[in-house]
Amino acid sequence: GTKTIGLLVMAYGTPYKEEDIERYYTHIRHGRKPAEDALQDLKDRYKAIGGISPLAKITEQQTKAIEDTLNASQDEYEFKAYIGLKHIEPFIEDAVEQMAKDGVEKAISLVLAPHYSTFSVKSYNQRAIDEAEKFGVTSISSVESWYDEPGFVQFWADQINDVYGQMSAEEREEAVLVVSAHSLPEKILQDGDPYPKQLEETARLISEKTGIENYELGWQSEGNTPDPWLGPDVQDLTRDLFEQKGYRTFVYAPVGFIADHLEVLFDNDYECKVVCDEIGANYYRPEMPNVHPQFIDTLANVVLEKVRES
Ligand code: FEC
Repeated sequence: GTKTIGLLVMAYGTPYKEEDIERYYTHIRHGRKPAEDALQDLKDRYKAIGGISPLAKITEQQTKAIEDTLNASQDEYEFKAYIGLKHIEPFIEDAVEQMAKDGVEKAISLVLAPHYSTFSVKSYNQRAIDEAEKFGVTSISSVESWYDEPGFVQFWADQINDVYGQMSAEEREEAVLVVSAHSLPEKILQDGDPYPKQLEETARLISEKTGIENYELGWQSEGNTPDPWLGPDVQDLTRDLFEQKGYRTFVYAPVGFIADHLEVLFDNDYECKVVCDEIGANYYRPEMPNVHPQFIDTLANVVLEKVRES
């Protein structure tokens, strides 16, 4: 008969409504309430992208699409999806508790972020496994990364080729592709975190597939803390590339993210666009993966491979 497999899909989470912003931000800050001006600044950023982030809805759609694709593509297993979020309910722990209550014995966990870091993917998976141990019902096998999956690289290559295809020949000659991910505190490097190498590899694979040789790595969305963060920041990088290498067209590929949300809709589409407007350069940003079938199929396959090897 078919075996039931829990599919724990984990993502960052976002405020559902304006009143949630303060507790969400407090959770991100490990329980420390943000200062009034920092909170206002965050509220203003959400306002600038239309009030709230589309992320909650997209995470739900992605999860459903992966579950449906898995169940349609084979009949050995019946996948049952659970959403577990890092910074707002349903928390990772809520999802794991529900799996245990439902009697799910075997589960795969998947983080909706391509690159592994001790700060991101590791902590999501650790929270899931710690909670599962409390109930002793569910054993979880975790997908650690998928930044080099051919289907993921192909998705970006297709979107980037579309963008370059829309340019005039002149724009194309002066174009640079800025491949970025969320910055993290530089201290991750002390323990040999693979995060920067993985971003580099995603960029190299995209370059190989598109034939675009003018590309640069950047970091974005760094947090509001005193630690040094990985750089160069995409905004500074934009100015430097303009001045030092003469690029006049900037194509931003925030490949560390997979959905339209605050860090892309504001940090790229507003902040990077402001810099481009200021220096008189062209701004382009290919579409995000969201629920693109090519992308969803890729994640479904990653999950299926994990089931088969575990
Ligand atoms: O659309 C939305 O509402 C939410 C978008 C959102 C995503 C996201 C992804 C990542 N973050 C990562 C790391 C950090 C670290 C800090 C940090 C802070 C924030 C703040 C907001 C926020 N993040 Fe985020 N992140 C999103 C939103 N993030 C809002 C707080 C305000 C600010 O500082 O700008 C710093 C925490 C600290 O203070 O200690 C570190 C990483 C990712 C990509 C991987 C993933 O999705 O998990 C890494 C989406």
